[in-house]
Amino acid sequence: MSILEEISTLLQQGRAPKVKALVETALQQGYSAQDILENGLISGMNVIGEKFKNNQVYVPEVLIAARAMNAGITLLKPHLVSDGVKAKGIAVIGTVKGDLHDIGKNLVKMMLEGKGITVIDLGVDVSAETFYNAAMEHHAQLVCCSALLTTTMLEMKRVVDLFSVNYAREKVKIMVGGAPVTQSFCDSIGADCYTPDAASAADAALSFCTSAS
Ligand code: B1M
Repeated sequence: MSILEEISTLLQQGRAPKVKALVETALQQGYSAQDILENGLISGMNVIGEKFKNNQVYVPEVLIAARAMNAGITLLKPHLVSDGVKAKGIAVIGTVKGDLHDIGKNLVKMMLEGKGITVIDLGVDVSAETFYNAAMEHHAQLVCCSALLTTTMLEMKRVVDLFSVNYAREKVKIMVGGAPVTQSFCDSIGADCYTPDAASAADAALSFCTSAS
């Protein structure tokens, strides 16, 4: 079994200290942080997701796996984020109302910070009003909404609509993402940008910030 497969298996078992130790070893062996993230941590979490769907594991096991994932991500953070970059823009980020999934949102936050964008993290279960008020208060150029549930992704339309009725659509770009979100959904609600993963979200965010300045 390769070390990345081992990380994936240990994550599925929720063994946070072991995951942490193996992530450290993989880094020492020269695996890139991106490789460890995608082929170790995320791949393990996808197995848990399938089992969760088929009622083979339940919320406690998923939470323990999520804790192991976060332990690994914490170690990868300095490698995914390049240090010493000057602030290039301001983004507010959150998981939409009714939705408590935050691992993907935290990855997007980390990648944006890595591009030198200041990120105001509103956490999870964030209403359209909270996104709007935070964007106005912090003079953000970007609003980043994450959703993991087919039910809660609809909340993203409320966010776009709220900026529209307040004539604030010109001031901010609204980015959307999360497993059930697609380009066609993004287009249908009038958001500015959909990206399938955190790294491409950061690239898109940076290009919005540089074109605005
Ligand atoms: Co939940 N859950 N969950 N869950 N959970 C899913 C999402 C699900 C697909 C599992 C399944 O059935 N296979 C399913 C959703 C079905 C659907 O709607 N289509 C589901 C369900 C049903 C539920 C509950 C309703 C279960 C219940 O209670 N009956 C419940 C809902 C709670 C709520 O939110 N109100 C629930 C609860 C939970 C836990 C609390 C136990 C836990 C969350 C812990 C936490 O986040 N702190 C949990 C987890 C961990 C999952 C799975 C297993 C993993 C999610 C994850 O973190 N993935 C998930 C199954 C799966 O996805 N395989 C599942 C890893 C993460 C890195 O990926 O967040 O997709 P992701 O982020 C990606 C991209 O999507 C993208 O970047 C990241 C990668 O680079 N991205 C963006 C994300 N946001 C972006 C924003 C952007 C751009 C890109 O721009 C702004």
